[in-house]
Amino acid sequence: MTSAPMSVDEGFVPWPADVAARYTEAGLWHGVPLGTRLRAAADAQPEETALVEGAVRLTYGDLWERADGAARRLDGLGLRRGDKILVQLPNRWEFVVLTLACLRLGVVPVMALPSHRRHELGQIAEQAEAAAIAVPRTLRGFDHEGMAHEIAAACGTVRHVLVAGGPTRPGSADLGDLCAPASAPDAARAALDADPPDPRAPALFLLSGGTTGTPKLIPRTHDDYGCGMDHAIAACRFGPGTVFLAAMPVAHNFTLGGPGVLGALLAGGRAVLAASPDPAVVFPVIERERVTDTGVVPAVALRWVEHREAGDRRDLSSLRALQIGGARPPGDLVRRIRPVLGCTPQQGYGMAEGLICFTRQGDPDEVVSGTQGRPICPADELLVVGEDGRPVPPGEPGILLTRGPSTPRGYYRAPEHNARAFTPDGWYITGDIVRLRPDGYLVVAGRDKDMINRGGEKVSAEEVEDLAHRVAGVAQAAAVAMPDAVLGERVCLYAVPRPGARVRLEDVVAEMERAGAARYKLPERLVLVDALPLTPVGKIDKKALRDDVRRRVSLDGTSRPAGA
Ligand code: J2J
Repeated sequence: MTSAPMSVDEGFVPWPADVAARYTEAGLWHGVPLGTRLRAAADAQPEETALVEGAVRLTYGDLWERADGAARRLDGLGLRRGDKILVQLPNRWEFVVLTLACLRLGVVPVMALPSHRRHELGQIAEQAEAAAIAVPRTLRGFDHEGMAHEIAAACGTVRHVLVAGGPTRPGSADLGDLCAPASAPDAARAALDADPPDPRAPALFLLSGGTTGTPKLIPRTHDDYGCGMDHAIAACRFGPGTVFLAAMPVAHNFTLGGPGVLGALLAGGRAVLAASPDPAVVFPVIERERVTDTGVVPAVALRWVEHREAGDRRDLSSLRALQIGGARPPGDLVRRIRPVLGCTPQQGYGMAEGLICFTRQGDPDEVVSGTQGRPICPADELLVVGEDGRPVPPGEPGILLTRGPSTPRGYYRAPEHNARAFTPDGWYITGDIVRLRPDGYLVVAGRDKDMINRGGEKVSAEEVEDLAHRVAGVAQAAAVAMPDAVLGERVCLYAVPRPGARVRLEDVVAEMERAGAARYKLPERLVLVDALPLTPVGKIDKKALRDDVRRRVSLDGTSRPAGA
């Protein structure tokens, strides 16, 4: 890399000044950085437990001594306001301390998922011009520390590799040491208080669920993310009595800030981190910690219901609400939650790009089981349009556009993509097809974007196709969603082989693994065809392919036929 990294502001699309002023005057944007807000919420109760992970229990006082200590040490490493840290940490206490430290300092964490691999992280590090990477040493047998060093070597901007769980390689710094309590807590606090970041600057970057070949970074400012959390806290009734369990990856927007771990801490509650969403892991944690609220994708909720129905006897009586979001819940799943798990289901429809909808406590059953909720913030604007871009008649399905105080006006450093993903007057084109009811609740009816939603994990079809084209025998490839009883959707690849070539699913999978792609993106069925169907304008007809795979799946009775 020859040029100096650009400042964070250059690739960031701000809200128009009049809109920003309106959000501020309305009190939606507080004009206070998130680190300051979160720390103030903690001051009221320094002795209360804030964070639990396994045997680790931190009071608010402990948590902030560590966060301030970490902020000072990041500064000592030369990380400056606007620098980015690629954070790929599982649900460990260091994730929370590091995130709070970044929010205090104005260093911007980029929230990657533990399942990402070299392919994704390398691109994200380049795009963000990351100055540091934070990883666990190993996770589920995978050497994250080694991968982080490979990425650091390839990406000229990365200066530090921070490793949780005992680093083993030269050049790694111990994240546990970095997150130790400040040696002079009052002085650390005073120094950080004296120099807070700009509340209108990006506080963190989230990853887009994505339809593009390369991942897109979503800059979320202190003001806008705080506004989202305030309203998610209100919609989910979080408060000092809340014990929120992060059962899904904490780096995901749903678990992080919707209201999630940060929302629990902002509301003066408690966050509990679980290592896996497996009910055999999670239910004992709910029992022990008296968890009141949690949020999961439908595939996980289904596993919990089935585990319970299979005779689990853990005491789940503390559980008040179970948020279900990220994908459309199948059949009668939502109706089974209350009788089986004994808590209120709360459907959520949200996106890292900002908009969050929830059903509310007290909503009639028909609303809770039949809709994906309504926006949490009254200033969120929704517009449902047809393919011509014009509003559809009320109640008709159409593509959802949204705008609001938590919906950024552009992805980071992506002007060309922004021109497609946003309208000139700032609406974000979600690509989701919804029906908006007269009562303001919406129903997700489908999707008008080239994405596969594998149990809540979003896979860009274009990215899978780009990778499949690297397979020598593949002339053309098209990835589509195939229906699946457990995950909702899985990835199916249609391929046209080159003349005389033999292409097998294993070949595609091996090539994608060689490229370092995350496992959840791997196709689970390959259909070989002589030609791909085309639309009248000559594009690949994905709808025809989806119809075709649906037929095949219903004939086989499974999305993964033997020998496919
Ligand atoms: C159908 N599709 C849904 C739902 C999201 C709360 C909840 C979810 C997310 C999330 C989030 C859906 N039914 N109930 O960030 O704070 C699909 C849509 C949407 C995309 C966004 C939150 N809930 N989806 O899932 O950024 O297609 O956020 O545009 O990962 O997930 O994905 P993501």
